[in-house]
Amino acid sequence: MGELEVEKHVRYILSIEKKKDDFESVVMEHIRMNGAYWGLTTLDLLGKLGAVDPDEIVSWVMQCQHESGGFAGNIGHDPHILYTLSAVQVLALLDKLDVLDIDKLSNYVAGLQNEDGSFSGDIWGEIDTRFSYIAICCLSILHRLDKINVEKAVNYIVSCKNLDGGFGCTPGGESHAGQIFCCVGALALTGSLHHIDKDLLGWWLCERQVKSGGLNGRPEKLPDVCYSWWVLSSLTMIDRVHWIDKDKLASFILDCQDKENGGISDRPDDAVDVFHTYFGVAGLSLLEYPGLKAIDPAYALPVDVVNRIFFGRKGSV
Ligand code: GRG
Ligand code: ZN
Repeated sequence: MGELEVEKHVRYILSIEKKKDDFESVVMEHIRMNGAYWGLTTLDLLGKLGAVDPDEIVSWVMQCQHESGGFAGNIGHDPHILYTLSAVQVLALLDKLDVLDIDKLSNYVAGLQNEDGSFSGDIWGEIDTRFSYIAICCLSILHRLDKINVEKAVNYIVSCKNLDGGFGCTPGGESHAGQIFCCVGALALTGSLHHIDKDLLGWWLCERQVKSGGLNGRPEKLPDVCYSWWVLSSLTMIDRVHWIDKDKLASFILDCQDKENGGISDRPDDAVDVFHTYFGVAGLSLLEYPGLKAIDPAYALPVDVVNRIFFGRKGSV
């Protein structure tokens, strides 16, 4: 099995910050807040978060916040719950959650809950179980879950459960590993995993492993490194990781590395990007690859960061 090219991945992540005009930077411009979360979490899992200037990042993050309390993907863009979670996660990584006006932010998130318990992503109203997860994850990190109707939120997620044990983006929507992560994560964070048939869902999830060792997101689809996160985190939360071949998956992820310039791609020999670099490293962390920090499968943050949020500074040592 190849080795994880730690130093090269660190250099790749740090270089993205500096380049402004290449293809990846232009594509990332409107989702820079997500990119910051993917890049910084990767650095932290690799033990290299010390390589960035926290004050510079916090100042930029706070310039992305709107009057409404929500965060945008970049300065001057519109707020959306997708970027709001990334902003909160970035501040949590840097141990800077205290710069937030918690009431303002939690009111923004709570204001996106609909009568049926679902969540909209922003003022335009699109509904998706991704937004249910994000709202619950955000409010849990901020210790403000009491601001929403958790019972209705859980019932809505359960209404998106399919006969195959998986979940879709709205009731009746096809099961997809990304949505399953969101629904299982939201149920885990609210202590509601009893709504899941673990054997049925575990079977659907472990069938995502294909011959190469990689995982796909739905039947008949190609494997992709990001599903190492969406599928594996879900299997971890329902205690069924041992149903896949862990060594083969680790080999698949390592085969997707750019061994020269750093970064990880979706499939072997494709171009690397920060999204797949993060999910590859996060997947390896869940597989307990040596030398990596452990990641929490529900919060998608390093375990020591989650411990600091819930047990204070002492819990992180
Ligand atoms: C904190 C990790 C974290 C996430 C925040 C945004 C979000 C919550 C979750 C997104 C979940 C999701 C829907 C992921 C799937 C992303 C993806 C690879 C979609 C591609 O779908 P298709 O149908 O590709 O284009 P396939 O692989 O099916 O061919
Ligand atoms: Zn992918």
